Amino acid sequence: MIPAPSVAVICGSRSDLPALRGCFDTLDSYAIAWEASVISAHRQPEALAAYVRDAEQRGARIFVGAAGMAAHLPGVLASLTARPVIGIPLDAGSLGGADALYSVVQMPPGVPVASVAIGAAGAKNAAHLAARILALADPDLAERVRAFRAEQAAGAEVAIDPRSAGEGTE
Ligand code: AIR
Repeated sequence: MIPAPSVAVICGSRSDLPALRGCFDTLDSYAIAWEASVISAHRQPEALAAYVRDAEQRGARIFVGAAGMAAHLPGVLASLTARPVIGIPLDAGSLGGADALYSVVQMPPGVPVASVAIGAAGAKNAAHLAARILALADPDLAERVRAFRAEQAAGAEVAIDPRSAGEGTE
């Protein structure tokens, strides 16, 4: 049995993979081990159930589901596992991702999915959120989360042009 990484990312189609680049890169930046699979909740429901069972047995701790259109994948993941599920709604149809967002975020009580934003920003935040959850039990990772936040704050500070600081105050 090959041990599972901490984070199992599943998306509904190969066409979703480019939108997930930021998720994979951010997980890498935290040195979090991950694996990615393409399994559609609608087209391959049995394969999805089998994968979740197997990934759980191998030790996956967080599931990330990403899909566009009627994005039921994260919800189905949450129905199959008691481990945390993060859902990334993707913009894959004529509704700009609002279709996927509603599908991911409007879960019935008792079957939670933590939805992030639509598309690339959400993909990055899924990784940041996974890092924060895993950091609860991993002091070294908690330090990397702290370092990222400090770096982000410092970057935001230098981006402020002091000449524009007073603008809009009168
Ligand atoms: N999808 C696939 N099965 C169920 C859903 N909701 C989504 C994919 C992709 C979109 O449908 O996640 O965002 C279009 O998939 P495809 O394979 O036709 O490109």
